[in-house]
Amino acid sequence: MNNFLFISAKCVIWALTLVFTFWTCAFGTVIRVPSVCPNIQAGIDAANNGDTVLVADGVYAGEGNINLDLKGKNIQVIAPNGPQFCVIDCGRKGRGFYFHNGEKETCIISGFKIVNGFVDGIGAEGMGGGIYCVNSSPTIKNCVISDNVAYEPGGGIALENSSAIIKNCIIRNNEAHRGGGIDCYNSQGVQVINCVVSKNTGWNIDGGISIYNSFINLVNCTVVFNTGNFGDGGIGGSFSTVNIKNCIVRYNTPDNLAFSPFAPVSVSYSDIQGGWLGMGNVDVNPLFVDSFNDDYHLRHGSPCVDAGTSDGAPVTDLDGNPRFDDPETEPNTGAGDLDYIDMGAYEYIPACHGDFNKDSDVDGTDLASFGEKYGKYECDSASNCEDDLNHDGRVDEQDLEIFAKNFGRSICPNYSN
Ligand SMILES: [Ca+2]
Ligand SMILES: [Ca+2]
Ligand SMILES: [Ca+2]
Ligand SMILES: [Ca+2]
Repeated sequence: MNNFLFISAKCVIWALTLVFTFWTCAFGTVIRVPSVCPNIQAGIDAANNGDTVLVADGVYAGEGNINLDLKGKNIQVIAPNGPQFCVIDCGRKGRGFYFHNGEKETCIISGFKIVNGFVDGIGAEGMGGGIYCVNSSPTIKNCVISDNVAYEPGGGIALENSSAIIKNCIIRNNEAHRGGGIDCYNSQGVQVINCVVSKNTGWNIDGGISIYNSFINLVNCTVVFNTGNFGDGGIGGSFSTVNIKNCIVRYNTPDNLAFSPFAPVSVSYSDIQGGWLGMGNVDVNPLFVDSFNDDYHLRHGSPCVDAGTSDGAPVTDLDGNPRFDDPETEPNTGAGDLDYIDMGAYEYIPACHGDFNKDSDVDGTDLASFGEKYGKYECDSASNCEDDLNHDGRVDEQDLEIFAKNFGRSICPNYSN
């Protein structure tokens, strides 16, 4: 028996065992791919409601790893280390996931990078280059969906008669006839939260997000550098109710927001290029760290910092960091119980001063190191001046003051700002 058959047999036995033990075993069995089931579809097929399919790091391609069908199951399919480490490469032979059996929000996929999807059929066959949800409303989170193509709508994700939740996702460089990033069609109650939708193209219209006869909430999203060849570069909608909150919508071509008839639109606490009427809206350069290289974190001094509303906002950002009150942005221009939520998908967290051992906190260990240097030496070169926090050549009470302000911080960003 070759390895593949052996593993497949194990997977079948695993599935049978689950059937036999269904009545006695608690929900929450973990099914591992590829160590127990050889591919992701086999893992899904072996799972029962309440189970988790845990997908190890790696690149998954070919039969059994594309056109994945959740079959209406209430399960989670999770790559625990995230999209940097777990890739579904569709190899231009189909899409990543196809939800079409009434999946609900408790059906979750998380942690995948889905690339090179390609669907060129007519109608449904050509929708959703990365993911297609029809008559189903799963939760899609912590995913990167990039470089997928659909000849019909929805280059990254197509939603049809769906109220999917799309959270903490990056949807980038996808292309479609309409809705290069996301296409919402006849879909009521779609939630798009903490997402970056960037550099997608609609060959016809709606480069970033297309909304037709739908109801959608967009909260803390960054929708930038999308192109609609014949109009509606960023977000385009008609016959729809659209709520946009704490979002940054800029640098889309030829326009940023375009809503034609019967589209009740509410835009608030958002940075919209060209401006938009609504509470808390601004039209300002958001000072991205490096948009050329797709880094849409905010830089020090960004006017989008502490300028959103906490009303209905997610408590963490796309990186999973908590929302943070930047001490140097004062007064906060945001609203709600916490008036310091940032606009966009990423919360600005200033660099920590005093994390000498670079372990992303400022604690007793750093204090001990600071204490050793305190008052003891004059700095004669940048290399030995780490403890000289204000760079004036001495480690003294002024540095202690800065250190004290940072002491106790448990989150220090790992990106440059
Ligand atoms: Ca903030
Ligand atoms: Ca502040
Ligand atoms: Ca530290
Ligand atoms: Ca100093």
